[in-house]
Amino acid sequence: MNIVVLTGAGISAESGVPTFRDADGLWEGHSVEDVATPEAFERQPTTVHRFYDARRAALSTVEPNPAHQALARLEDAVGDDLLVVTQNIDDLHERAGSTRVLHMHGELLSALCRGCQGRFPWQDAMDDFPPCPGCGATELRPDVVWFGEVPYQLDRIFLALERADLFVSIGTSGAVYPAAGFVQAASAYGARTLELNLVPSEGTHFFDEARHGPAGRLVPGWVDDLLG
Ligand code: BV8
Repeated sequence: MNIVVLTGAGISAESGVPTFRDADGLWEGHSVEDVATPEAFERQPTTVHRFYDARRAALSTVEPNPAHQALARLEDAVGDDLLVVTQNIDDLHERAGSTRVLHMHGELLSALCRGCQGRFPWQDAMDDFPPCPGCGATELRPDVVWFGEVPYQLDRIFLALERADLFVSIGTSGAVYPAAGFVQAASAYGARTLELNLVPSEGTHFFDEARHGPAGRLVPGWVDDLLG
């Protein structure tokens, strides 16, 4: 059975990673326009770097939770039949042991050079405009997809949606496209669709089934059922 799992900020909430839209979410105090658009980076690169430097530094203070661990267990059981497509830029899926993870909106622990288009593993801050390890230009930016930019590996994602027998969405509000449209695509290709979210998402009516509650409880329960 080919399974595609889409995850959002809600799967990392119980690890202490702030979500976007919830109260005290990431957008509190920062308008998207000011920190997550290419225009903002042109206008105020230091502000944008500081926003991502803080999130990158915070990664060392959080750990994967039972929802991440359950998906890693599922991968162990079904191998290549599972693909986790995440909107998250944290590394908690990988730290839980998942390897078949596609970061459609990029990763905090990666730097992208606007000079040579090189990508480099990155742990530190960028607000001091460090030189690119490849070409030496001070043209590094966070390797994340900003609003108005095309998400990564959409072709691979739609191929997996086309082949999916089961599409499961975990911890996402369904407010941001094209990710919010994947359930409709999966359904159109004949997949069964399941939403696991704290509350009904904006697209909950597109799903065959929805279970509401914390991911840390719902996801291990769903994986146990699946693996019987
Ligand atoms: C693009 C990286 C062209 C950076 C991010 C069509 C209609 C309308 C608008 C558009 C449209 N098409 C495009 C747009 C514009 C835009 C968009 O969607 N705007 C929205 C705001 C209306 N989209 C874009 O610009 C995209 N690019 O369209 O390019 C294109 C596209 C396709 C093909 C060709 C060309 C690029 C969007 C990506 C932007 N970058 N992140 C960063 O992280 O800083 S988006 C970012 O916000 C996240 O990655 C994520 O995608 C989104 C946040 O959503 P969630 O993860 O769902 O988080 P949220 O807080 O909203 O919700 C959390 C949920 O979890 C809640 O439901 C909550 O109840 C639940 N929850 C909380 N705790 C728990 C829980 N659930 C379970 N357990 C818990 N414990």
